[in-house]
Amino acid sequence: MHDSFKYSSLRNVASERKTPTNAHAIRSAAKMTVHTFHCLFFTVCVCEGWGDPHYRTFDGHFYSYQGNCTYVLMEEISPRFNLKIDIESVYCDPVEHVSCPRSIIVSYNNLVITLINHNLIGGADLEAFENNKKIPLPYTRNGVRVVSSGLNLILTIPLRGTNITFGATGFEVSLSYHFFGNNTQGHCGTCNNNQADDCMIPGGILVDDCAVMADYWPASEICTPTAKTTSKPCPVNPDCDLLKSDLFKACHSHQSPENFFLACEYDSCHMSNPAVVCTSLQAYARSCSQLGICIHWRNYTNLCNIECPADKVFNPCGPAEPPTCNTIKVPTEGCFCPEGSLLFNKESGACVNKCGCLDASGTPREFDEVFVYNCEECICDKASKSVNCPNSKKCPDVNPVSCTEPGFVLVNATDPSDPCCSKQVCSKFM
Ligand SMILES: [Ca+2]
Repeated sequence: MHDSFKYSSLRNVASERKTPTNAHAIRSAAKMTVHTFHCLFFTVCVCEGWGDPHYRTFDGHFYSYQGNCTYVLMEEISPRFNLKIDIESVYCDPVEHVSCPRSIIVSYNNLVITLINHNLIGGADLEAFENNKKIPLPYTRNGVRVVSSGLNLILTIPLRGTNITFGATGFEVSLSYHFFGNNTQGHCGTCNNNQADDCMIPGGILVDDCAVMADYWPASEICTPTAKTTSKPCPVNPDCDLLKSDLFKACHSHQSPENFFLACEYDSCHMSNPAVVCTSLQAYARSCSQLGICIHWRNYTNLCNIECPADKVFNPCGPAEPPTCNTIKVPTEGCFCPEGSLLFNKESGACVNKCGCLDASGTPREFDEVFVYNCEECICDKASKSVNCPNSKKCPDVNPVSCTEPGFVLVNATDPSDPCCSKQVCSKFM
């Protein structure tokens, strides 16, 4: 299937050559970590990659990796649901040794679905294959669904809370923490809310640099270790500055643009096709869009405009699966959420008035809602869409009690009016 969208600027500038001139351009991927969450549990594990390519692990650790092989993006440490996701990266720049994701290979039970982008420089040319046979979309089989949004292919496994998006600018893998938490390894790391163990090679050994770790995860073939890129001075593409400008201001307080800017800066200096910087802007805009902040950014760039066909209108935040005449307005009986509420997700079955997080007991929580769970103060964090519980619940100071009756001593006991706190009581000495 050929993508109906066109990156006009990408095609026009593909042959231009830029000479890097800024020594600060290369940053250690290991230093690109921005935030450490203090949550006890995620509802989803999200790993993404864009550009040439820049990875963000399930736990939010950033790194860049220029492999030219097929690697394990995610596999289960202990096989439970038979899900494995590989990524094929190939050198995609005529001049520099930088790579682009060419395909995502999803193995689930007996199915092997490959999502391929045939055109790495310019507009995406996307196709999906089942066991090497091209499949028409939309496609549904054995619990796996694949649809196209035009710009991306979206593979979902609803029963396992799995969503995989792959397109011109990269990939995003979203897994249910319930099914895959603490049980993933590969380029996306272990989803356990701990960035410290994300650069892990097979056998459970940790290394300092995830770009080194990535060499150790060939999917099946033998992969040659990647050559390390060297620092070159270069000018940063001015479109990168948009990330920190007022254009994205509404998103800044929810999601820092810093790592996306560093990635943009890196691509400015390592890709002979300057339009690759668009991928960092798109990745940040997508991240904002998922937080409910829709930003019309493409018209403000020199390189990233998209031309729609004459009968279509561009929408930066449209539905992943556009409704068609075949899928809407077909009434059916069933049990639905009451009017005014909606299903949090298919997995939980919970009806909510506003989207937010589910706590560990499955109770819906609104974004920014503060509550006590398991004697800890928790908040439903909008940026990570997860529940953070950084502190134990604060208890009132215990009033000192003195026991005057003979045979009684002072002991700490659970406060019957608040099981999270203790109080002092007089108890008969045994
Ligand atoms: Ca981790």
